[in-house]
Amino acid sequence: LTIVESAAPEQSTPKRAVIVAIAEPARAAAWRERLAALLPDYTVVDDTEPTPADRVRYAMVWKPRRGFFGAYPQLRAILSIGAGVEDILSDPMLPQGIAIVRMIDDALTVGMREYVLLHVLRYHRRQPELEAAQQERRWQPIDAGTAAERRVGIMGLGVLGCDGARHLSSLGFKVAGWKRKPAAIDGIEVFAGREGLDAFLARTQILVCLLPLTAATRELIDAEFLKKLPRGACVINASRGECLVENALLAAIDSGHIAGATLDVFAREPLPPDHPFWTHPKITITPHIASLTALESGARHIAAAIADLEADRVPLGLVSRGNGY
Ligand code: NDP
Ligand code: OXD
Repeated sequence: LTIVESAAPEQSTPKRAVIVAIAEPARAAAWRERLAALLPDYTVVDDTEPTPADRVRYAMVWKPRRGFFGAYPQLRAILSIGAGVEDILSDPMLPQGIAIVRMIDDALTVGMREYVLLHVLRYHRRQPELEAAQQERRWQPIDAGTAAERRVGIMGLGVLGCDGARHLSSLGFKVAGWKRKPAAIDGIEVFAGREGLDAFLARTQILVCLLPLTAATRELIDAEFLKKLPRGACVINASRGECLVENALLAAIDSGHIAGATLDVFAREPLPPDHPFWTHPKITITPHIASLTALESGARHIAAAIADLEADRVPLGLVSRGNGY
């Protein structure tokens, strides 16, 4: 999606443009329409429309094609309709020095909260074992214990991780989180950096990954990592598939060390039909739907970011290129 300034009728100067680059046409059209209503001073155009490149001031994108940004020399900022920005940061034509703003959206946060609560509760209450018993018509009462006895660990205590952690804590779970920099968060035990990782894993029975994909988190969840979780731990990955080494997870589950996994994201999406995850009895698959940006609130976030950038204010969700998120 590209935003371009359009010309006022009585002026010869054309309006600046916002260009929208979203591969799915229906979704792109909906975003264009919402943004156009919020940005009357701009022309909002699709990246498939011929648009003078030097009028394009902002690009609103989701998984843009490689090299996309190279076509727009006057770009002031890139606005992502997703929270993860690894595709933008890895583009070889990414201009230096311009702002990148990621999505922060209440609906996205609430959606992820629901996903995290649903799947943590499912493992806490040992629902997969009950479902397996039902398949065999086996009456198998299970005492799952209380939330106060269950230790949940959230990797990534940012907008989404922190929200999930707080809600799990309010249900009574023993919640810890792992992040890059130390911090104090009420009701959450915080572990930081590589030096805090082993202790965090050793105490975690249900692990939730909500890390961004960066050089430091790529393939972080490998065989060695999984061994550091206690036997019988479960893994939920709703961040990026590349944070996890898929074969290592399969081996850890098949050895009995990891009891089960719920995966929303994969190194290759859509997950190929012959992938072993599809049919594994201890793996639950969802098709990258843990949470979705809502059009209304998401477009408001983007319009507010543009207003902030035009006024030289720091927009909410400004990405640190150095940190990679
Ligand atoms: P934030 O940027 O708000 O939070 C990122 C968190 O990860 C921070 O707490 C940060 O630590 C921590 N972190 C980053 N790198 C490291 C590291 N090397 N070691 C330890 N901790 C690290 O991101 P969001 O919460 O908004 O989103 C997280 C991710 O969720 C997105 O990047 C995206 O990939 C994924 N996502 C998936 C969706 C889905 O539907 N599956 C939907 C939306 C997002 P610190 O606080 O110290 O900086
Ligand atoms: C995101 C996502 O990053 O939906 O927002 O994966």
